[in-house]
Amino acid sequence: MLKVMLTSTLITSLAAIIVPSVQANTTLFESRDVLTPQQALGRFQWLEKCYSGLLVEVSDNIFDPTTPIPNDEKIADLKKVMLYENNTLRGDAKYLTFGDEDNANPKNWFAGKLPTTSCFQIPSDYRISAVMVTPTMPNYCTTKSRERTYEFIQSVKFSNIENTSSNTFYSNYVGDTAKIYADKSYQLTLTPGFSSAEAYPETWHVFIDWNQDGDFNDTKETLFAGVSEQATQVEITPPTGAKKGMTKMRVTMDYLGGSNDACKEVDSGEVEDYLLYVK
Ligand SMILES: [Ca+2]
Ligand SMILES: [Ca+2]
Repeated sequence: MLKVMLTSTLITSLAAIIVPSVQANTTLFESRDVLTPQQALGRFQWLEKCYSGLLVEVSDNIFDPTTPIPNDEKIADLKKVMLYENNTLRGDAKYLTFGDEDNANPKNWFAGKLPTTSCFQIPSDYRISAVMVTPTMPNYCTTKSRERTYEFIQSVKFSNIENTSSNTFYSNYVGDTAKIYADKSYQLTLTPGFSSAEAYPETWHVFIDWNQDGDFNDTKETLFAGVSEQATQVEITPPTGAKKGMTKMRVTMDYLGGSNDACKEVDSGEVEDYLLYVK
């Protein structure tokens, strides 16, 4: 009962205890530590495996440490309040991020975000710098390609991300987030892959939900990115009024011309979704 009552104020107090003055939003972007709920869970599991003592410490800062309970129970309690609601992974899961005494991340160091990642050392001058909240994402329309045998999206390069991949009908890449500033332009490089030695002209479309309302239907959210047998480049500039924060980018490649409708299936090619963080 006590724990239930604590939960509502928990994260505020957790943040207050660990980082009295952190600017969460700044840290989020500067550290580039933007995680999905699944990755927040992975981060917790990685810490549980590699730095369980640290989680016990955090737990002791929140729960009443005068009632002695085993360490694994302390960690389980912490896990529950940070990640779950009614036994379901929260859309707004909390996770720990690390930095130096200024809550900055000059070493570009990130704690693990998968339980399977091997344990690597937290830099000696680093500590927990913030309790972060995973951005909640709307559900976007589903789509895919009908044929993936002949051609596929081989590589997408944008800002800090470069993703090389094989031929799926549809892939949702959430492992990394492309970070962009709202007032800058970025080159997006799209490279087709082919199953045989022969290359074919492929039509590319890019969709970005700039206003973050869960669709790709608003002004400047659809971009025809050209037709090419080779890698093609297109310049992306966030439109005026692009909303700051996490959003979605969809890339489609289709031998048969594709569509301006982000929800329409591709005939032959591939569809890939990416996370974009606009600052
Ligand atoms: Ca692919
Ligand atoms: Ca939209």
